[in-house]
Amino acid sequence: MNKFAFSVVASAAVLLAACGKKEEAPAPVAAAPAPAAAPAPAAPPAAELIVKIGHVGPTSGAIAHLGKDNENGARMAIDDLNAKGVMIGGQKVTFELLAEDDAADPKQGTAVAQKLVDAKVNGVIGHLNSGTTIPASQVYNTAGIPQVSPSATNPKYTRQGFNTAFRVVADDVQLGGTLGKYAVNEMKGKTIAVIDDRTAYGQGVADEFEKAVVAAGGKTLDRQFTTDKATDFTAILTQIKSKKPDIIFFGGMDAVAGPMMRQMKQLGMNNKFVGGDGICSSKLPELAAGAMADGQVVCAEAGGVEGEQKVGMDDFKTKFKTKYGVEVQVYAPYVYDALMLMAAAMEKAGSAEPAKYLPELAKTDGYKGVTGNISFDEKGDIKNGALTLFTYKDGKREQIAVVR
Ligand code: ABU
Repeated sequence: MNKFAFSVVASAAVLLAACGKKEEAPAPVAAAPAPAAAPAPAAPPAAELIVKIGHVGPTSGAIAHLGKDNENGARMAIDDLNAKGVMIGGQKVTFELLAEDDAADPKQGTAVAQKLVDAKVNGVIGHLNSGTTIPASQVYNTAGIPQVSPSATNPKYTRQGFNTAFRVVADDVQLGGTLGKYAVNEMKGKTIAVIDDRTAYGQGVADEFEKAVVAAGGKTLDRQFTTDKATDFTAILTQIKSKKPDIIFFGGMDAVAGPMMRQMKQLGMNNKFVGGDGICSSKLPELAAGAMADGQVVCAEAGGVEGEQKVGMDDFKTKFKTKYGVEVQVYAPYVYDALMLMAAAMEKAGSAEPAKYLPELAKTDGYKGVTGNISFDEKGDIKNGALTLFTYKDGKREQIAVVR
């Protein structure tokens, strides 16, 4: 067939298709009587839309219990959405979770972020740590993919000018600032020692705590550093012990705080121990292996509800325990809300395409979640975020107060 003949045949095929002939049953070879006024075939159901949601947290390593807690929060949201049946732009939707492990490592964080971009996810919930969330946010922003962190509290995350970055918890300015004021005004701590793990989160929250202590009239006697992988704190604790502070603040995660408290006990140190959301887990008493006295620890979760809204949070925690057989650690309910409000933005936009639903996500205003009413400010931060202060008694977290 020459080029011209091919073109004529192809044009005829296009014409037939345009006339709708392509969808008809093929004509039989022998002439057959036409069927009598068959009812018009029903329009085929619109193809089901698969919406891929990425989730990233450290599901391996020392804080795997926190990563799994977050991931389970995401699974619960996906299961609830699929059980409810969601329509987006007239199409029935099935949500799929693409769960990745970043091991709390910044390099692994950007590698899995790129993997999710390549898998063409519609949105990402995560990461858990500020140290992974911040570099990964550059990858998502370049690809135009919306990201909601349920737990990264370093302020820088939402201060890079990225229209794709959102956070459903308060940041370290609020967290460290509130804890610093509380340590001086309520715990009557006049002299304080500060330790941090040199991560984006630990160092940042410790800096904010220290500023607030000084502003409230307290004094920092010592500042020491460790890492998020350290296991021996004897040298820094011995130095701190010699200065006799009323309170020790630790900027870091529970996997380090637990062994640190064990070593404090071995050294005969019974100082009050204050930390941010990173230490404020259900697992802290187990990690401290009996070294925590009742009321010795004060920590804060970067969110919280009170009054009638507490019912929703309590229900969530009960359902979570039934489904996964473990207590919520810290942030599973925030992950759940982050994913649910992302899905709500897709429904409102009538599209799961990142560029189409991103403006709706940014407009989130008064979304009623299990963690309270969520609205985003112009940076993508939660407006009027709350903090919940906790202590531990009989090995269980006990709420002190919700503050704003
Ligand atoms: N906000 C505490 C744990 C996560 C972080 O690195 O920010």
